[in-house]
Amino acid sequence: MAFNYITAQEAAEMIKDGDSLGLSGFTAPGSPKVITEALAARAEREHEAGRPFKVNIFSGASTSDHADGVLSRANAINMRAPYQNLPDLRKRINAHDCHYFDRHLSEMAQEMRYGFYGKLDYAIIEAADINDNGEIILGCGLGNIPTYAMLAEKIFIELNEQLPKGLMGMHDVILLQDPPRRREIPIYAANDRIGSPVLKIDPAKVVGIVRTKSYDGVKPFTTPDEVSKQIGSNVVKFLVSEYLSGRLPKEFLPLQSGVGNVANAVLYDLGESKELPPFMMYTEVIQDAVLELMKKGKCTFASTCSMTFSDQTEETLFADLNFFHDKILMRPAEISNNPEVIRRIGVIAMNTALEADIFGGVNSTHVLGTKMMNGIGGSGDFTRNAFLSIFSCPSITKGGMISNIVPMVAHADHSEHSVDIIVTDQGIADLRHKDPVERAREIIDKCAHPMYRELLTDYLNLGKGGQTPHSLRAAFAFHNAFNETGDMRNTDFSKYC
Ligand code: 0RQ
Repeated sequence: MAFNYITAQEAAEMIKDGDSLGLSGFTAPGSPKVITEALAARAEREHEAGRPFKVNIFSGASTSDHADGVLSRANAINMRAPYQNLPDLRKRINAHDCHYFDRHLSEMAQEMRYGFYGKLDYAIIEAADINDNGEIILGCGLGNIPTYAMLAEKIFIELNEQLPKGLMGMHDVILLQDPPRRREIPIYAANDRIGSPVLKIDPAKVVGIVRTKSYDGVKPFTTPDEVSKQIGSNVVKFLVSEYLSGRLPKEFLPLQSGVGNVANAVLYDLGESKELPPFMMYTEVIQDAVLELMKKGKCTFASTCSMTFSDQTEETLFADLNFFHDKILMRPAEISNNPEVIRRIGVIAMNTALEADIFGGVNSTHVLGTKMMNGIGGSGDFTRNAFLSIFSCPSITKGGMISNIVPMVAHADHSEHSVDIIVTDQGIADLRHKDPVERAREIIDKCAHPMYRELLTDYLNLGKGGQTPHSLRAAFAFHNAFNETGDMRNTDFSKYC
């Protein structure tokens, strides 16, 4: 079938106020770029003419400035799910200009198929190639696109000439059967392939193909600061000691690693470790460090939802695609983040916290309990089901005015039942086989910054009993002190006694 080639502006003109759009991709890679930009320009024109224009945006995870950035600046997003990470969208969400539904990434596709979010008008798919039968070689991130492409009434393709056709074979595309008829997912090792190398769509649904030549726009990592380096080295120290003591299998276990500078620093450090054997990853994103680990032979395989490489590293990958081709497999989010598989193959999960409390609760999403930062992303999918779940964060933030270790987290994303290890620049707290008071002492001694240890111990002593001796009157004394004086060090427990 001959497809209709159109401009991004023509595509944007077809989209109506109130439409729901499902975007391909997971983080910046794989996300649409030019149609969303044209849509933002259209929304601005509509708003200037006094007409309402907002759409609902469903993605795999975060997107990039080409989508969430421009659309939120144009105030063109009505509803957004399941994850975002951009300052302009964050502002809209916290001002209630945009309804944000922050959701575990592994669950989104099934919920969409069951109609939790209404009907989908368009899917916008970034592609490296498409043939007349509607077989698509996807880009560098999948997200929920098999589901969105199946559900959407109409499809736009962004054919990105920046993407090599040699990506063919690096995708594992599959749609799961829905409950109650789902069979087991036959992944028994991180590198088992279960799906198709191409996404098959109904060619009749394609209303237009837009040609592009665009980078994802992922910036290279800055050199890690001293605190990130210390956190990275503590995580590696912990893994080495677990391995040498025989609490991890000889062949090691697949790793999941979150995004950001700390996660990247941890992986570089793992590459330097002489004690640990080569390992595989079962994760949702791989960052720049993973390519280095692969070149060194330290990481032998990565199952992921997206290759979140900086533009420079992506060039390296494309220039040497044959070397990496059989070492990376990109899968839909409901597979990359699948609890069944994570539990079966024993993934070691490493994620970042905004704050952790002395009993092991973790807040990943809400600054001081109220303002949305990014969202839970895949951290819940992995944490709850991991063989070992590690959270890291600095011990203090904003020059010490904030302690990242607090009496009680001001928003709970991960409970103490799922968190095994907390790591800061100060040290490693092992929470396994410890009761709440033992955990509190471990976290205060090993992870809290020395300037906060006394205050945290005072809090622990305020509790009047019970297995978890919280003082509900004083539980947020640190947060209140920050809100009232701009510094948690001014916490005064006598106000609450
Ligand atoms: O503020 O931007 O003004 O400097 O928060 O803090 O230390 O740079 O943290 O970039 O590593 O992100 C949890 C948000 C950490 C991230 C989170 C302030 C701090 C700074 C950012 P500034 P850092 P990172 C894989 C798994 C959930 C999703 C997830 C995240 C800014 O890791 O979104 O894990 N995780 N997904 O100063 C007030 C505190 C603070 C604080 C830090 N306690 N109180 N402000 N800040 N701690 C990925 C996917 O799912 C796709």
